[in-house]
Formats: sequence, C-alpha cells, structure tokens
Amino acid sequence: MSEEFSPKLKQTFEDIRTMKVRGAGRIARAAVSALKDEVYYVSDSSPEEFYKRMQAAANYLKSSRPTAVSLPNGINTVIKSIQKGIAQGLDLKSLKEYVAKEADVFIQKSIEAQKKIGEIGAKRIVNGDTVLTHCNSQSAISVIETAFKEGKQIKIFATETRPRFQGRLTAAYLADHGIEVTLIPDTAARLYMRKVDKVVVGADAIAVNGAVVNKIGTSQIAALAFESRTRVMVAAETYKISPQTYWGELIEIEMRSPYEVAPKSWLDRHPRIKVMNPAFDVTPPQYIDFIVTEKGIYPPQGIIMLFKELYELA
Ligand code: RI2
Repeated sequence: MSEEFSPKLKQTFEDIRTMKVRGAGRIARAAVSALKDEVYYVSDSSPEEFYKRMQAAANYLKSSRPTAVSLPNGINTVIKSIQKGIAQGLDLKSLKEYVAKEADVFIQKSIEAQKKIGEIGAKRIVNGDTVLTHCNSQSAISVIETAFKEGKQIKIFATETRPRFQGRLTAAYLADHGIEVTLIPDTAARLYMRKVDKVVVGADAIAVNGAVVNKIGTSQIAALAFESRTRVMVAAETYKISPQTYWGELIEIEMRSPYEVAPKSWLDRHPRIKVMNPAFDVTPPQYIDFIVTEKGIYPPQGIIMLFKELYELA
C-alpha cells in the first residue's frame, strides 16, 4: 500500500511512529507539511484522481500514532481543502496550488496559536511562582517562556517523564534559555507539590466534556495538585479538541512497546512478567482549573461551547 507514496511521506510516517518527531503540535505540522509535498509527487490526470491519492496518503499518515487528535485534525484541513476546491470547480493546477496554500496556512496558524497561548497563559503566572510541568509540551513551554521573558521570576520543576524521559528535553530547553529548572523523578511530584504554585501541562487531545488526554502521569499530577489546592493549567491549541467525542466516542490511548519500560534481555529472563505501557492518560475535568487556547481561557466545562462555535454547531 505505502509503495505508492513519496519517500518523504513514508519517512514522515516513520518519524511520527518512532517518535523521532513527537509532541502533538509538531506531529500535526510534520504530517501537513508531508501532505503538502505529496500534492506534487505525481502528475494526476484529474482532480478526482488527485483527491483519491491524497485521501490514501492522509489515511496512511493518520495511522502513524492513534492518540494526538491534532494529527487527524491537521490532516483533515488538507482533505477538506481538496473537497472545497473541487466543489468550486477549480482545475487541477489551481486545485493543487490552493491545497498547498491551505497546508501552509495550517502550519502558520499552528505556530501562531502556540505563541498566542504563551501570551494568554503567561497572564496567569505571577512573579515568584513555582511551576511544575510534565513531559515536553511546546504550548506549556510557550507559557513558561513568555512569563519569564515578561520579567517574572519563576522556578520550574520538570518531571523526568518516564519511560521516554521527555522531561529532560523540557529541562534542557528551559535551562538553555536561562530559566531556573529542577528535574525531578515522576515519583517525587507529591513531595514537591507543596512548593508548587501552578501546574502547567500540554495536551494531546481534549474531549468535549473538558477531560484532557496527555502524557502518562498527567492525571496523577493533577490529582496531587487537587489534593494540595494547586491550580492546574492546560495549554492547548483548539485543534486538539476531539470532534469524535461529541458523538460519544472515546479517545484511543496508545500502548507502546514493553521494552520502553524494561530491557528485552531482562524481560526475557522473566517471561511471566507482563508489561503495560500506555503513552497517555485521561485527566477528568474536575482536576483541571482552566484550559488556555489561542481563542482564550476556558474552564474545562466550557470546552463544549468552544467546540460548537468552532464547528459552527451552535
Ligand atoms: P505540544 C506530547 O506527546 C506530550 O504528551 C505533550 O504534553 C503533548 O504531546 C503536547 O505537546 P508525545 O508526542 O503539542 O511526546 O504542546 O507522546 O508540543
């Protein structure tokens, strides 16, 4: 099946699958960029043939990782632009130009959204705050970095985020940008929570009821924050809202290799041990204080209204 796709598309699929490219916003932009290049990969004979080829490429890319809804949402903007162009009666050349342009628009908007989230979220960080963040979210980092650039004296706890240690990426980035950061084991979150003023995390997907799917361990941290009355901010672009949840579907949680949790050689010596390695968990809305999007700040219970507005269902 994948033989028909360009080397770049297949490489992007592999990069997302193996997490060489990771982070919900980044994978959406990588997929849309690969689809943009796919537009000109072969010379199609008709708009319909082009549409069919692009749909196959889109479905292939969507299957690279299951949870981050930014991936299908980003890809769908490209597919919708083809449908729109065909409905408008564009000839093949104009259709391809239009689709490539719309792909660029998505990428540009995604970058702008992260910046805007930083500006809005930073308003909720005050001078002297200690912030705890989990995993490696560009949107969460945008909030932290903007607050720091505004001159606020802040301290960060970054959890290491086992089993793949994306927290190290966050800690290294913040330290390189002059922000005081302390890397802690995930298991130390409760011990240090009493020193934390705000928890700031990203999201891979948001259900319309305001539940947030993010890196495994997020719900534990949110529960600890709830216990100690620490506020939890989720920083996420609106394309992370899952339309399927409006129709009652659940968000699929990606299960990853057991060898991320323990080495194969060790597991081979202990064949009776089973390993579960979910990449994400679900934080219920009651453990989240607010969600910062590029459209503004919403309580988790307000996400349904935002969703209806975005999809013109209201
Ligand atoms: P941004 C990441 O998933 C993390 O869970 C992070 O919180 C989330 O994506 C959002 O990241 P993974 O790809 O879009 O590391 O804010 O599994 O960068």
